[in-house]
Amino acid sequence: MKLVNTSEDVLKKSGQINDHEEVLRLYDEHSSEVKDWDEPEHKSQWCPGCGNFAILLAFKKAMVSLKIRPEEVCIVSGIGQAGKFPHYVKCYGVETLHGRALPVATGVKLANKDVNVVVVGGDGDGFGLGMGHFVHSARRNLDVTYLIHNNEIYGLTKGQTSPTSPKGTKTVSTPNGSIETPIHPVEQAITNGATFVARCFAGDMEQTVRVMAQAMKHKGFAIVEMLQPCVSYNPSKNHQYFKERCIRVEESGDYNPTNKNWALALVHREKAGLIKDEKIACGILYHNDSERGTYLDELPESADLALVKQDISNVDIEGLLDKFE
Ligand SMILES: Cc1ncc(C[n+]2csc(CCOP(=O)(O)OP(=O)(O)O)c2C)c(N)n1
Ligand code: SF4
Ligand SMILES: [Mg+2]
Repeated sequence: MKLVNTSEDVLKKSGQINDHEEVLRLYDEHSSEVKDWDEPEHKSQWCPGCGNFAILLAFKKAMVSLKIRPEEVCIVSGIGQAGKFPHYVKCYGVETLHGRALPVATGVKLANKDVNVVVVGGDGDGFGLGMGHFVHSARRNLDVTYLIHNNEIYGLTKGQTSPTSPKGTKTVSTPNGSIETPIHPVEQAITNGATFVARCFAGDMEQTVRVMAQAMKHKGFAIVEMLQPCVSYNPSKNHQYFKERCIRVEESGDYNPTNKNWALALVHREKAGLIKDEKIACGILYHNDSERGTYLDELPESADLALVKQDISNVDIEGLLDKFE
């Protein structure tokens, strides 16, 4: 794997970015502010042309558009190619264990409700090992933003079938084709109780930045499934594939994202193969701010002041610790 860095030059060199003049235009518009989010210390280890570059750039641009500062954000990731995300962003970051980003993110948010917590991981990380945490975070309506890079493959470990790989997918782990029905991320998110659910194609920079910014502003569990080409281990789902299929859902006549039934009907049509020309609806698919409160709303302990900012000089835990002797 060739080593590249995340500078503008190298982004331009990656096949993916070259395909999108819009990306370059948007990058140039905000370049100095976006560069405030660059982490020059770490050389990127992603393959040239990987969809992760555009997602990383979109994230930095979304932060700039919201006027959020790097010191106000903590990115928590699991393990995988997507899991390297915190290395390449200049803000607080934790790379945890495979599938364990959400519990760590929960701890960060509970300790400091004032920090913007962003969780990043792959499809394997989120829907394989991390599936239980996904379900509980959604039902709790934890106030974090979760970016799931869905390349339908285990990228880091060189191309095994993942929980989102379509039935029949042939890889080193399923040489005769996968026999399992894949997970549908949007369906999982909505049915488990996420209050903001979106899907974006890494190659549509404008929409991705806009949707990520709205996800960050949402109070509650906000999920953005990122359709991410893995040019090395899932080459048939490349940039061209998504470019030909992805449409902006907000431009469709019956768009109704506050209605859960509308979103689920779309999912069911997709799963039944009823969508004309295999078009993939991208954008915010479900968003309901008033559905219910967040996990933190139920915790009076930090209602007035984040736990991390509270004075604990008078707190004595000796008695509690004695019980463990
Ligand atoms: C407990 C545990 N099991 C397995 C692994 C090996 N492992 C590392 S990353 C990974 C899968 C990565 O796939 P995905 O989450 O889709 O991320 P991608 O690399 O595609 O971005 C696996 C199985 C591990 N690190 N820890
Ligand atoms: S293996 Fe795939 S996901 Fe990993 S860096 Fe290369 S293109 Fe990206
Ligand atoms: Mg993956």
